[in-house]
Amino acid sequence: MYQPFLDYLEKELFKRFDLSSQPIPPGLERQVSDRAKHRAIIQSWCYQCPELRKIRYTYMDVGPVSQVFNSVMYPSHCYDLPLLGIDFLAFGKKKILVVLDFQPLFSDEAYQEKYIEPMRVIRDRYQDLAQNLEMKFYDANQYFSKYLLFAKIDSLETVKTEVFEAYKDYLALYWQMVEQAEPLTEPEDIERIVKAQKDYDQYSADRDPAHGLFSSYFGSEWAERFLYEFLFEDAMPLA
Ligand code: BLA
Repeated sequence: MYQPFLDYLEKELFKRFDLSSQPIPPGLERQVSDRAKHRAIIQSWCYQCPELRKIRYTYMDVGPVSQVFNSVMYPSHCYDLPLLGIDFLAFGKKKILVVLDFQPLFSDEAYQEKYIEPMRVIRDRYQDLAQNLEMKFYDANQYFSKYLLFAKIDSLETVKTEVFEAYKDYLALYWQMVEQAEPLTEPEDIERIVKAQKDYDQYSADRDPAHGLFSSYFGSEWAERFLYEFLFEDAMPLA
């Protein structure tokens, strides 16, 4: 159900950037499980280009039970750009959760103004998709912007229409920011970005709400590896 979103992302990336494929650790690129009634397939892709040091996306297909499309773009360390985060989930036809955000690395006013305020006009066009839901796993004030799309949806039609339109608009703005970004050159500036991106990985890995989902289909060992060796590879596993 999110295949058109993946196809669109892929087409955009190949059109706009000079991508090279990045290796995914053995066993993590694709996994199939027949444990449950419906076969579960999870597959991931990873690329890089001069502007984006890690582009990853994952599709999990458990037929009518669950569909997940998840992606993060990590800008190169010379850019203080937010990360682009996408998490689209469906459990059955009616329990649909979509989250899309420019995930800020810093929270000062100038940063908000530069990278977050431009999202506002888009967010305002999709009021129904900015539902101000409470977060249970994450802290909305850390690594999330105030103009994120965050919605619970009960209709597939809404996904195909509104969500897809919003998705295209946010992506277009993100590409524009990437294309306009000026590289930082001071080692201190770059170190600060390295640390912020690493902290993001640690924060995200430690709280990932998908751990249970991955464990249930592919086993806890695989889930742990997938989180710490691929999704958030700059994080250290908790003791
Ligand atoms: C929530 N994300 C979730 C949930 C799951 C995942 C299972 C809980 C859904 C529920 O409430 O039942 C799934 N997370 C995944 C998957 C991957 C993953 C499949 O990392 C990896 C393949 N999550 C992200 C990114 C964003 C994000 C990049 O990985 C940013 C847009 C957001 N996911 C996000 C938010 C919630 C969520 C905000 C709600 C969490 C909460 O309530 O605190």
